[in-house]
Amino acid sequence: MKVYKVASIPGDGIGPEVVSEGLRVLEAVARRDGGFRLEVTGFDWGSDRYGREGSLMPEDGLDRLKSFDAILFGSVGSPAVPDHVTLWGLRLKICQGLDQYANVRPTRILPGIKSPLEGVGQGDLDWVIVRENSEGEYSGHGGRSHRGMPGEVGTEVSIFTRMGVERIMRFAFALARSRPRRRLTVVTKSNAQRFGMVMWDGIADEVAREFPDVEWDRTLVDAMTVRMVRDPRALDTIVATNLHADILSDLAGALAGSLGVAPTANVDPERRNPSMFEPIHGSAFDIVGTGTANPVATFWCAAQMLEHLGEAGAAARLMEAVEGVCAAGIATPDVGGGSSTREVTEAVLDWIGGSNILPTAVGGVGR
Ligand code: GGG
Repeated sequence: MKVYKVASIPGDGIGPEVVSEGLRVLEAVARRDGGFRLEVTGFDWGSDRYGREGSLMPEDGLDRLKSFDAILFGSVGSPAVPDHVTLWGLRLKICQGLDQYANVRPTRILPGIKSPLEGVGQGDLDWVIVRENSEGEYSGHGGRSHRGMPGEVGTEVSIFTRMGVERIMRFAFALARSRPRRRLTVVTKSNAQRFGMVMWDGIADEVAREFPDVEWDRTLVDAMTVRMVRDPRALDTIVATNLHADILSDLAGALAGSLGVAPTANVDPERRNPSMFEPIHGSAFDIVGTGTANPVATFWCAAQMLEHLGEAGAAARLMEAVEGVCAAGIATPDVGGGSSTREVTEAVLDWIGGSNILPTAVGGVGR
């Protein structure tokens, strides 16, 4: 039997609430499959550790992660610690330190979930956003001086490298080619940003020549927000810089019903290091402890993780269970349901266990 070593980093806020449920469904799907097992090691890294020990993760944390096959991450961010400290101290440290340069964010409207866009239902919105995950606006170059003085200066330098842009373009074109519509939109802002973004566009042109069977176009990031709202059916695969894709994928999650169902994979496509799977949502301290955090994004991440590990059958079974439960109207309040985190998880576990007859939730679709 194959054994996959998984590092679990629940992090802050609702992270632990959804990751624990994610691990339960992963174990259930592995048991049902019978061909593999997961060996999970938990790490208590995050803002509480920062309060106790002065850092979100230990110095040798990256080395420790390298021995795993995959990482399941929850969320990071706490009202007690400045956001730039938590983000750079954990999530970005791992993504950049392990060179997980492709951040893959699928968006679909799941059955039973309603988009805020009128007339847009299941099948009308099926995108994958590829976020450049190693450089750009998140390069970490900049500084601050003359603090508190009238001449105080703060700089934040976006750095685009040929290597970084070429590899993310190649990844995005290849992903677009693997999807039925073979269509890619390259997001840019090269009208206003005339160096890095013009290079970004030029490299897109170059890489496109390697993919003559992919239909592609280029759109300014501001116009892209309008296209996503007005004509969601026309989009398929999308590639954008670190910051642009971060913003666009929040919009995408909202248009698909809720950020609570939006997953992401931080991938090292060359597999030199483990890839990391996490819900897009943050730590959501406003609902911590209420038992209402939506576990669906984490379940979808778990399916992404299984697929990455080569367990496509188990991944498909897990997504079938998640979609069946959503279709039955068993859902948390963020997507208009009345169920708790635990109830959604139990329904998914029942489905994986083979009982596909679920109670019909009030107002739900039933099955
Ligand atoms: N699970 C995702 C998460 O915790 N995100 C925290 C966050 O603030 N992310 C912002 C970013 O990645 O740009």
